[in-house]
Amino acid sequence: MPIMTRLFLILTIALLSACNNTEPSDNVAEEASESVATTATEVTIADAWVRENVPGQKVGAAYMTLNSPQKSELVYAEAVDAAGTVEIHSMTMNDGVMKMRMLEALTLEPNTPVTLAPGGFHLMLFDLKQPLQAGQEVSFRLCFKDEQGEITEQFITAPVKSQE
Ligand SMILES: [Cu+2]
Repeated sequence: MPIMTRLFLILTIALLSACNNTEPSDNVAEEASESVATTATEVTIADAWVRENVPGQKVGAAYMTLNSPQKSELVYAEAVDAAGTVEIHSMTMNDGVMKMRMLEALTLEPNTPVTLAPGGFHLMLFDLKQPLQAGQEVSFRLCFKDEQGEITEQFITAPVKSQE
């Protein structure tokens, strides 16, 4: 394996484990000052919804609008009660064919809303625990990384709705 690839993998694993770390910190003072900083720089998440499954559909998609006061990246998403994994996807039209691509990160420029919507960016839900039906709600944990490399987790709940 080339050294750069290996380095990238190590960095990715380090990043994911930082994001996945839900263990309570034993440094309470540091935790408190961190949460103050977090509130000031939180990403605004609006109009989140999850598309209802049609019969036989094995995956799901979630949409929302993200607006960050500072440059940031969406680097990780999960919905542990609803899906085994959640990926960040883009969708582009290529010679009349819709193509989905997994993104390592979705870049957010300061105060510039990024909309995840049908036909464009979306969160793709795999290994669904049960079919997504209108009226249900799906809870997500999203991790954002700022330019300093600081990772902030945010929690949202999105209603399941039929295609809009
Ligand atoms: Cu997708």
